[in-house]
Amino acid sequence: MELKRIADEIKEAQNIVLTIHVNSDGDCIGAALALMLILDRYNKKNFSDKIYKMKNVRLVLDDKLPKFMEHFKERALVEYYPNFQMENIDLLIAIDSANIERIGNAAELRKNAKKMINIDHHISNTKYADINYVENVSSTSEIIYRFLDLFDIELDKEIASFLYLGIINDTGNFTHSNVTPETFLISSELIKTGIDNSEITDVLFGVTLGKARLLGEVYRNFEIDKELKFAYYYLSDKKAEELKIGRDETDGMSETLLDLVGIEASLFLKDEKEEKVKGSLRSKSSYDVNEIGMSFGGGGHKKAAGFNTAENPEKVIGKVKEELKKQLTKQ
Ligand SMILES: [Mn+2]
Repeated sequence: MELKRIADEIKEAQNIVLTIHVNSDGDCIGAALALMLILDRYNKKNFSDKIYKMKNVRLVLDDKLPKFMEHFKERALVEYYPNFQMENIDLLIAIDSANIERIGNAAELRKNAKKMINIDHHISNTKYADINYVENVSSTSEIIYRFLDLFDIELDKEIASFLYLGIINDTGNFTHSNVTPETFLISSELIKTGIDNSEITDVLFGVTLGKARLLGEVYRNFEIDKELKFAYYYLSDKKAEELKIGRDETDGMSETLLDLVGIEASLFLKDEKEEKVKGSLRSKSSYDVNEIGMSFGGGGHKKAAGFNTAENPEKVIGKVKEELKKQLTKQ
């Protein structure tokens, strides 16, 4: 599948709805807003004298935006399901979402859509749309960057800021193993537009007070399996309430655990709604955590994966250890 085919589909379409995954992060938001801005420039360039031909592009999500988005005025471009409705959608485009469940109730929009497109970088992607583009790169934002050429649009500071937000979100500010020479080449182009990279980094990674309390708690009480080189922590709702931790203040904790010297795999577990727990797995060795995520019905990448399960936390931790042990003995 070529990305050009998706660009051609978009060029043909009139009513376009973009959507992103729940528990939205800098990558899905950055990628979606960047694509929206690219299509806005495309409209202005090609149809400014024929308004009737302009594409109607909207961005909808079945969730709240994370707190850091308060920094960006473009948050006003985002609409929320189920308040958002549109009949006769030509294209519904899911961005950065490995399976259809990830977009939550916005998936219902498919009923009114002629075609659905899926653009993502997770190798576990289930290819649920009519047209699927899945490429194993650092971030979906890295894929969206290539639409600039396909739509013949010049990169500007506003678009660059959102692509940069996406790339630093998914690469941990260029520290994860998913960083390639291409990631830096693209980032170099983004920085040339004069974006304030330091400010965007602060906005995304700045430590809030709730996060500081959580870091204290996790660093004091995480557990380790020495043989497996595995660090893990389970955050209950009760604990989260006691420490007054906001919903998106738990992001990045599995990376925090993986940063510990001598640790090769990590798990951050937390209570989710409807009696479920959410797990985030990370690895920096030959452990394949995508496989483990998939054993719970989730997935992601070899070195970063997630899942939701109704099993109890102790059981989940036991099962993850078993899986790691299996992989370790296979090596
Ligand atoms: Mn992503």
